[in-house]
Amino acid sequence: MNTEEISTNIITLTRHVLNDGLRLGPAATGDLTLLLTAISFTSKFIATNVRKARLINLVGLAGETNVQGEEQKKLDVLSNDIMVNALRASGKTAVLVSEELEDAIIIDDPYKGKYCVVFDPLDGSSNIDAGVNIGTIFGIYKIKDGSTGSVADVLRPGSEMVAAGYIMYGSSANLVLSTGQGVNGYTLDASLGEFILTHPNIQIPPRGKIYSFNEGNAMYFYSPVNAYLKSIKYPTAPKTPYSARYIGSMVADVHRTLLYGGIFGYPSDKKSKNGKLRLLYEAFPMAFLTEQAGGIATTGTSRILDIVPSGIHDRCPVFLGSRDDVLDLMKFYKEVPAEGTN
Ligand code: AHM
Ligand code: MG
Repeated sequence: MNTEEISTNIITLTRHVLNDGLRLGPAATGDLTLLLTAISFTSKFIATNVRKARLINLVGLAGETNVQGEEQKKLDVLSNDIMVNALRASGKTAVLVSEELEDAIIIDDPYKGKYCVVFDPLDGSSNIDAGVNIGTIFGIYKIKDGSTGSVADVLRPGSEMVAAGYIMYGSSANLVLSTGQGVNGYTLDASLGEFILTHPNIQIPPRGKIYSFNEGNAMYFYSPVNAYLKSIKYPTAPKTPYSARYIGSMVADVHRTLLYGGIFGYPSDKKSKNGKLRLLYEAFPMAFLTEQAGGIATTGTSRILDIVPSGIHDRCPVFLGSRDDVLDLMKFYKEVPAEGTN
């Protein structure tokens, strides 16, 4: 092998975030770097379990017992435990909110730190048993000045997050992260056990050719959404129709949207008045990443990152992606009468 072909100066996640920290000057204490290191550890641990899930009976329902009589944990319950334990042990967190847990966890001394992490430990649950891409989504707030950590520290607009990201478990594990200075993507090198910078400065193309909606819900969609979908499926020449791609794992659908452009949507509809996706740990982190990559994230009528949550498990409608595609959608919300609610 020609050794000149081997890159000996690879940029790992830690190296990259540390360099970002240095740019922030003396105010950067390294705590966020340590927290992100803990999150990257949890994702390696979860990625390992996702890969061997079928072999060690991790798929299926929690509460079953295996042949040894031990209780089996469902993959999403296990992922939640991995994250809660590692985030608490990092000593950098004060409040944890997980999709898997009804209440927020308030961290006590001596582990208490100054960050709050909101997360969906394993999103895309309907895809788990089929081995289709799934992922972890997270957002990070710093506790408010004077606070010792309470739910109020996370009931804040997504624009106040200091970092957000996701890890997609597919043929490789990909971590996509923003600390508020653009978006970078890292790929897990399993032999090194390190996330390597492979997608620096991700920018969503200003317009794409793909739409990603669960159109099986079209009979419940409000008119602006159906009118928009009609416009991209039956365009007037010389425009050509968009392609449909819908995996049903938000992480995978958003990942493709960030890289290829287009629009991802999970609207509110006549059945689900606030949509399906959760504000704190699904919509906010993905909206944060989308805006940092130059795209738009909206409910159809307002900016997602401006919403003030009233509860930790609130839901909201989500449309995100390429600037021009999302602007087109928003035009339909302005111009098409919407049968009452939205
Ligand atoms: P989950 O948190 O129960 O996994 O649900 C969230 C998922 C998202 O990943 C995805 O965008 C959406 O639900 C798909 O929903 P649907 O099956 O209704 O299309
Ligand atoms: Mg989820």
